[in-house]
Amino acid sequence: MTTATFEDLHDLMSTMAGDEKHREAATSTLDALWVLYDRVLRVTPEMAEDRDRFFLSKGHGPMAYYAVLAARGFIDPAELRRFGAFRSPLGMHPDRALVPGVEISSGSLGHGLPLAVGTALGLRARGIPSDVWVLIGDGELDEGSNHEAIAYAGRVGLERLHVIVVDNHSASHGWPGGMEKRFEVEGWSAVRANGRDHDELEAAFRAPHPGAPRLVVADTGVR
Ligand SMILES: Cc1ncc(C[n+]2csc(CCOP(=O)(O)OP(=O)(O)O)c2C)c(N)n1
Repeated sequence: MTTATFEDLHDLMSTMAGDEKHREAATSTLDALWVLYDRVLRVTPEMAEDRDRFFLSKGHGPMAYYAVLAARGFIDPAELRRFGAFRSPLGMHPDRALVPGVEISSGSLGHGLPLAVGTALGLRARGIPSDVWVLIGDGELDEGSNHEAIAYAGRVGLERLHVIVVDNHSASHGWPGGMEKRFEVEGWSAVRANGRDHDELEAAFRAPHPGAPRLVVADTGVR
């Protein structure tokens, strides 16, 4: 484990060139990822079986994710300089077979939440006390696969499932009554937090939600 701080993350991210198109997708996730890995998630590079799981579903623009993994000792910070290069393990979409600490390969949107539901169910069935966190984008929520997963997770009361939607207001469709309502009607606990305020994010990540899966909307404002 390194002793890197949040301030170091910007330096780590600036060493990754070559994906300017997705830089905003990365910067909007930086604060939520940092608070999660620094204050909440029980996971170390040893990847114990009872670790908490984190799935980055919004796989485009993974620079913030790689920077946080480097800051927390999963990957060598020097590797960041080869981000996106030929044969670099740090591709423009994360590959679980190549990057230590990465639980799912992602890039095709709409798969992380269904995978997280299955993982949380499996862990619960085996009596393993792990939480499962998944980060998705507000635009990504339009994918229909998410809505089957939201309905199912609510019905089976997956209390150890936590969804972070980073809302940078890029969604094309929107939801009647707001994004939180879409989850609440399925039995979820839902809260919106300032996606740049670390203490507010931590409070939202830690608030009790007995018997129900949890949604935290990390609102980063219009980009
Ligand atoms: C299944 C699928 N359809 C379309 C895309 C193309 N795509 C890449 S990023 C993106 C927008 C995602 O928006 P959002 O989830 O809000 O993330 P942001 O880029 O705003 O951070 C789309 C549609 C994809 N990667 N996967």
